[in-house]
Amino acid sequence: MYSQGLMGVEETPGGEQDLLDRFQARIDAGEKIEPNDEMPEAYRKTLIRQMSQHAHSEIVGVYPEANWVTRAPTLRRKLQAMAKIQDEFGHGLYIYSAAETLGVSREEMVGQLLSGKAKYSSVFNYPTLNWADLAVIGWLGDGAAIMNQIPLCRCSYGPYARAMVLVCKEESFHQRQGYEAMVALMNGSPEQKAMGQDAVNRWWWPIMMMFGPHDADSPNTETGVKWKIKNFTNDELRQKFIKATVPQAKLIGIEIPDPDLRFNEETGDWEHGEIDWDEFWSVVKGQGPCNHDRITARRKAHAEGAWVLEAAQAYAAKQAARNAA
Ligand code: BYC
Repeated sequence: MYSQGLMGVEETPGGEQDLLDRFQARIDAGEKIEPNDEMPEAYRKTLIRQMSQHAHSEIVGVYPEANWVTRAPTLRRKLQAMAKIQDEFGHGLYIYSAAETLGVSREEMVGQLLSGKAKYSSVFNYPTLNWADLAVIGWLGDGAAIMNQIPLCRCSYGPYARAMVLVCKEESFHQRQGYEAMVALMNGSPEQKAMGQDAVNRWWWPIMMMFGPHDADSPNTETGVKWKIKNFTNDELRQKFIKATVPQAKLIGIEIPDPDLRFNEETGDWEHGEIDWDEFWSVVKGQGPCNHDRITARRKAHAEGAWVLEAAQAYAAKQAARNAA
């Protein structure tokens, strides 16, 4: 089935393959697809799925960090944490807006998150036990996010690709502030160094999981790559992340908690221990350590903020009535 962008579904008896071929030729030629362009319905649905999950991740991703704003060790760290949190909320809103160009409403997307139907990144369902966790989320969590999101700046859907340019610039600041906080810890007392290492030990595997299942177990990769929504597969991005991270860890005396991590001279790649996929799927399905807390907090914020939306809508209606008069 084929969509004429926001204009609805166009039935073209016998001509569907032609349209698919024409669409693929545009993708292969590196053209950007824009909201009112014709596109296969599956392309539109895949984008809505990925973009809404991405936007939800940006919003829910703030909860593990918010816990530490009031307990940041210095005023400077508090300002950094607040600025980062504000950026992440902005990313979520930006990506929701880009997804709306595909004909889905923000209410629908948010409704799916609040009902528990929509996914968001598994990594945010783990607890932040101490300050070092914030440093590690910035260094490794945002580091992994950038690795995934830089190629999205070149994705085939124009509004998503353009949104990612700003998002990546800010994520890059987040990664650096995380690494800088980590450097400070690793230059500190033995207790601070131990805190840094302990946080990496707890976060390393959940962050490896951020890239998603192995390519062989990833049902969406084939079409994602074919349509240049994804420019790299999950395993390729995980490998790039390890390559970038190992020297950074070494420089500050952090040991990666994977006894099987070893560089293969022949392939030029890092081999790593197996990810606990049972844990991954159980977190994705809602049974992680903090899934319940995250959704409860999100529902509470939505309910308590409802009056702001109502006030804005009442104001907009009043303005519209005034303009009409
Ligand atoms: N967690 O076929 P696959 C941030 C799901 S936040 C949960 O490989 P795909 C930040 C997947 O959705 C940035 N679910 O899927 C914010 C699929 O389920 P459905 C987050 C996962 O889409 C605050 C199924 O498993 N980044 O930066 O080809 C503070 C099979 O997977 C996960 C994005 O969202 C997971 N980790 O590839 C700090 C980037 N992995 O939908 C930082 C945009 C997989 O079929 N998204 N699943 O029911 C993507 O690039 C891709 O969607 C993914 C997955 C690589 C995540």
